[in-house]
Amino acid sequence: MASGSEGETAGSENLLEWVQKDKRRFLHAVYRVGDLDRTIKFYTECFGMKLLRKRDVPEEKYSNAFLGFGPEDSHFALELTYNYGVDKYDIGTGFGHFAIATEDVYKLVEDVRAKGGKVTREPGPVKGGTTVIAFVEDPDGYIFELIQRGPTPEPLCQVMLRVGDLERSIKFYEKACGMKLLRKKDNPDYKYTIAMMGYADEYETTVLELTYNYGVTEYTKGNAYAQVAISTEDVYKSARVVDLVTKELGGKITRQPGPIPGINTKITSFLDPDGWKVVLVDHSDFLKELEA
Ligand SMILES: N[C@@H](CCC(=O)N[C@@H](CS)C(=O)NCC(=O)O)C(=O)O
Repeated sequence: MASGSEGETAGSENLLEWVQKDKRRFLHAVYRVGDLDRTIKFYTECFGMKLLRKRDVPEEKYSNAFLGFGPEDSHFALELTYNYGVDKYDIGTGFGHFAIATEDVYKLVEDVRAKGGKVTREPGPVKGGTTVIAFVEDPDGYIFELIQRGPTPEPLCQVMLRVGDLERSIKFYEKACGMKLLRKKDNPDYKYTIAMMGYADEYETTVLELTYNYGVTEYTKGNAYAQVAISTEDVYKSARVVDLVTKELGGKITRQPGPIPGINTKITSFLDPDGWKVVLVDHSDFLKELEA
């Protein structure tokens, strides 16, 4: 019926407008490591991160540790997962890096090296640009890009993922997640384009850096990196938005919205068109979890 479809269209327009106004923030990135204490030691001693919290879930045979540069109610964190007895994972080719902003990349690289860390790219201007960067590898082989910048409230500044169709991904994260395209840069000499997607200034908050390598549409995901978590004021509405957008651009909901048994935090999760997982977490439930 005409009136029914008009109603539906109006409903989806409202949802797509709502997601742009929803109060959102990147909460944490979740990934697996082979030895929790080894990674905690590396991040605290080499990068100067703080161990924010730890939990053991023996009934499910795993432990978590949260690390970052400030309290989780206002800062991004890295959520490490250790599965009992599993000491090695495959990182795959799609995951890029986490990034840390620092005022002196040269000094940070020297500190990392002095503590036995592996430097895979010496400090110097990025190819095709002027920003000073370096790459170091953590004990599991996850890459950290060190980026030279002025002081920032959020040194843990990027999660980089490779995607097969940049325009599709930009549209997806704008519409399904309410992100903004903060910056896009093509680097034809090196045959790649990057897009910084996020909720606020890329120098003040964490952003998702999407990388498209010319002609490369497929990557392997491995089993090491898991997902990013983003806060929302309404997981139910969020899931309806994602559902709508996946019909147009691909991806799919992998967990219908609702409370996690036992913890009661409301979440919903989905895969983007490349298969990267995102979890949306109820903001006030998340704050309660931090108090517990
Ligand atoms: N092929 C690269 C494209 C992305 C890229 O090159 N990013 C820049 C940083 S924005 C980089 O890693 N440059 C390497 C260098 O300057 O040594 C990839 O997939 O990682």
